[in-house]
Amino acid sequence: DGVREWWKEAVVYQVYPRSFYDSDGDGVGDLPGITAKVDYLDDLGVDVVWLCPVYESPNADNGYDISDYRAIMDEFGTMADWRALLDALHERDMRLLMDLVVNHTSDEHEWFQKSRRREEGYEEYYYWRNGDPDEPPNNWGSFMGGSAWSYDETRGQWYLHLFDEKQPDLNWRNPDVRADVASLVEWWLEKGIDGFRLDAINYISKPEGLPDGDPGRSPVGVEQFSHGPHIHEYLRELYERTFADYDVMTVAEMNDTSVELAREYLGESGDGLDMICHFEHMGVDTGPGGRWDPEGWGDWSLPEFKEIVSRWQRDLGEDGWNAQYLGNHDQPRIVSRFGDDQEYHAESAKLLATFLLTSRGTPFVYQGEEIGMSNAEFDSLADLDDPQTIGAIEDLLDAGAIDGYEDVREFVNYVSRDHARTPMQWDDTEHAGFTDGDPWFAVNDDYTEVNVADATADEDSIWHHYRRLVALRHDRDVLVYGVYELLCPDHEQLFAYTRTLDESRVLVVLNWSDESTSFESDDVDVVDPSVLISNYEDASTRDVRRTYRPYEAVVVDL
Ligand code: TEU
Repeated sequence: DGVREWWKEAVVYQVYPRSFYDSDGDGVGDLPGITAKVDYLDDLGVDVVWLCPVYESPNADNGYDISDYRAIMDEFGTMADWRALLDALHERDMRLLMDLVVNHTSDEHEWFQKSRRREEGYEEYYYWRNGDPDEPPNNWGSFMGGSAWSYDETRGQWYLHLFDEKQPDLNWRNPDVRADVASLVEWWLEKGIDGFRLDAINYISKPEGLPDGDPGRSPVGVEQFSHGPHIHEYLRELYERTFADYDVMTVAEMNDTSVELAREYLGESGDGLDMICHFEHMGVDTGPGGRWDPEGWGDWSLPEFKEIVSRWQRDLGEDGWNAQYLGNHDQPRIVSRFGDDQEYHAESAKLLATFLLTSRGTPFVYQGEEIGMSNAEFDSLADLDDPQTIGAIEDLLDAGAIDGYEDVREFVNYVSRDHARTPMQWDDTEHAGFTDGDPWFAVNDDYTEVNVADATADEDSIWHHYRRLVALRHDRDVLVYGVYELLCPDHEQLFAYTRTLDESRVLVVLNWSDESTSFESDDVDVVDPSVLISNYEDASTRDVRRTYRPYEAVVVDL
């Protein structure tokens, strides 16, 4: 519909509160810590903060297992601390996106406690099934490893959990569940937040009878519980009951989603959501068995990546809008995965930033990307925290596919979600200035070279490159609304594209490789080029058809 929207023009910064900044010395990041860093985020130029869950939680999945949606987790602070953060952001004309986790609750939520005791009105709040305590009701697997079913002795039945056993799935068929979810969404919207990121939302509708899944999929059953039969009805109803009445942004996290399917959820012609955070490009470097298949990880082809990205840039249509990202709290560090965290650390981190901030769709920057934070080293199982990584290893051990951690150490160090959870690196003092207590999770030992203090003091740093790119995107509508056109699609090293809006045309050339290569394309008539930004200082040349150095990235006004 081509309508201007604040959330289309925004750059989002994702904060994982547990690992951002600890203000009270207990080793865990907290809300006052984030408020203390709002000026830092304002200097970077970002417009929206996406706050990962801060609700009351036993932290089986670091807050994605909520036991009270209307209370703040003790370790993170109080509701007054949350309000102070919201006010600090709004005072600077920045906005706050909260994380809505309603495919499941914590098993310590009162709804589950009432449901397991068959209390009046709560019996059907979750998926309960009869069955022999040794025989789960179907073959579905959990994203956290093992079966998607656990047997509850209190109720004497199985209950479904697509994630950890402490994350029982809500039964969205139940109108009381949908009403309770709408009311908690309304409760937060009334507090003045600026939107929600909808967690794992494509799984909320399960097919009648919960039929067995294809044993070849990972996790088994994923094709059954993705985009179930009533998903559009549920999301449209939630939209009309809540989001439709506010000027807010909604971004749906949807794995296993094609661009055609995504369109059905977006805009007035869809279910009213604003954008989709899909995963198709996240599969470009995984093995045939999906993310947790230890074979085939690592190598990826730039032409395949370009094809996926371009399809989403092109085919979401006027009503659709992308959430552009390369990393988040569930993914490894982008400079290690998609760049080169050794020889071309700064150049490749700046190239990734250039892609993220000049493509079409709202850019999502994950905390630490702006200083080039990289993957850690997890030498043993004891170094890990993430239940998904640990569960995947346990599955491999149970299947006899491995004998021990050593057999998957390299794979885990490619793929673990834990890479994204090492504490934010503020300076080169002990624990990277994250805490003056004992950090809940080990700080990456590269903090003496990779930290905010050094980065903000060095005009040529990755951080300043992000800041300049954010400013450029704010200054040039063509980078937000411009039509995207891919050049030299088959080139193995170059990712080049144009953005065009009315008279304005911008060319982006990314040498996404560690070898020099030349850009000769005559698909673009270069009239009077001027380099707007580059990750090599001396790239002020006016010609664009030339040899590009390893990981050289330029943005040119044509
Ligand atoms: O992630 C959902 C999610 O991770 C699955 O869609 C994905 O397919 C799977 O993990 C394979 O990588 C959200 C949160 O981002 C994540 O941190 C939580 O663990 C999860 O939901 C449960 O709330």
